[in-house]
Amino acid sequence: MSQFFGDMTPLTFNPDADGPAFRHYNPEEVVLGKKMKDHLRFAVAYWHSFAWPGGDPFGGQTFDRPWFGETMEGARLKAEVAFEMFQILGAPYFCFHDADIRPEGADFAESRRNFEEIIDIFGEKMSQTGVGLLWGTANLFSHRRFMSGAATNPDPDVFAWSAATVKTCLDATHKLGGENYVLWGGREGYETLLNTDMGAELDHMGRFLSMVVDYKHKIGFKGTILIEPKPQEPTKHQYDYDVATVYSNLQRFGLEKEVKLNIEQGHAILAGHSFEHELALARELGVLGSIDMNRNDYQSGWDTDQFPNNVPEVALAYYEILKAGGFETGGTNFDSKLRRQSLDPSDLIEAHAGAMDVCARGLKAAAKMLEDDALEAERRARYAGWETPEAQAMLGSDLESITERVLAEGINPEPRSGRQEKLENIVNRYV
Ligand code: 3MF
Ligand code: MG
Repeated sequence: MSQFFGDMTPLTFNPDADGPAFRHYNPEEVVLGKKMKDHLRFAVAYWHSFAWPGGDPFGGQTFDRPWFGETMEGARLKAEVAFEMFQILGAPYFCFHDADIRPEGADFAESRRNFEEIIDIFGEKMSQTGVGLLWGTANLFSHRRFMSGAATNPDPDVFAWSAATVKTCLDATHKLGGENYVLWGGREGYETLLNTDMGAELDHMGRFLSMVVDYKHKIGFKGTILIEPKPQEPTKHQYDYDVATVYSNLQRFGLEKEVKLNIEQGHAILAGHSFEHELALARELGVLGSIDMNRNDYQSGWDTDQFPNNVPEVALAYYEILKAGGFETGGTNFDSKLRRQSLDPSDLIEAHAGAMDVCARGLKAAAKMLEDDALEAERRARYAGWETPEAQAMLGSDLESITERVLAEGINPEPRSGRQEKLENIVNRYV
């Protein structure tokens, strides 16, 4: 044991507990015929909890972690502590970037040797603990070599380095039985159009993703390839702007049946959408894969990656996920970080336990709304007119025939109430 978390023991479901415990997340509780843990499929993000030193745009490191520093000894200790935390939380999954888990080497080969040594340690610990890998991913945005993009970089050598990095990370994800592989194109966009050939960059991005999909099939990786949309930050504009934009890119590359999406609450807000909008659209387009769960600060507008604490918002998100039939290979990854003043190891536990409870409350409210048909009955009634034979026939008709029918039948539609406030009141009875 690393003693980082002292004598903290695995959390239990105990609504009356004084200390850290779950007050709503009861992993074994059955909701809509499935255990809560199998609905939510929680994952811990390695980068925010174990790699991030606590800096912000105006200040540097605040956290004091014994594994910090660019050494393999530190990387091994970090892995030790990470799996201790997964077990304290009872988190069934985790996610990582290559750069989170190993020190940067002098060249690509050394970085890959460092990475693969830690991957082997992960493999041993996953076997010992039963913790799974929800998804792996490559960090193609932090190192200065990626400052002008990865697959969309004007320098083909950066495209090559990025492709080799994704191959390495996809191999590792496959080796560890990862259920998905994620690509967030944090630098796949531009700072200014003045120096950007957007056509070339979008073509290169499409070829890169096609290579990833081809390689997935070549190695027999059965996980889902996921694109994570975000409109901007750090770029001025990111090509994977939102669900609709990613879907149109996928269609252009002929990949809409090969790739799904990892949708993040904070990124939806940054794109000017609600989380449930992005989830509902992804569900309708058949590309809802997984979620990064967090929240933004609504006043600053930044992608602050805070732990979720708004049950009504979370309930509407899980409502859309349940309407989609629930996660298949996806899950709830806490792409969330402590505030930089939350220095203690116990803060990591409190933050994740509270977030897991918020998600459990949201899931239960969403499940009850769905089970009671509280919203769907109203929605069906509003579109009932489209169920008539005439309405269905009209969709296969033409403008001239429809015009004749409007005149012949004297069609003169009378508006009906949308009942928004009644529906909002219904939701508020459940959250
Ligand atoms: C940035 C993000 C990223 C992605 C991660 C996995 C560092 O806003 O959300 O978190 O989630 O790179 O794709
Ligand atoms: Mg994210």
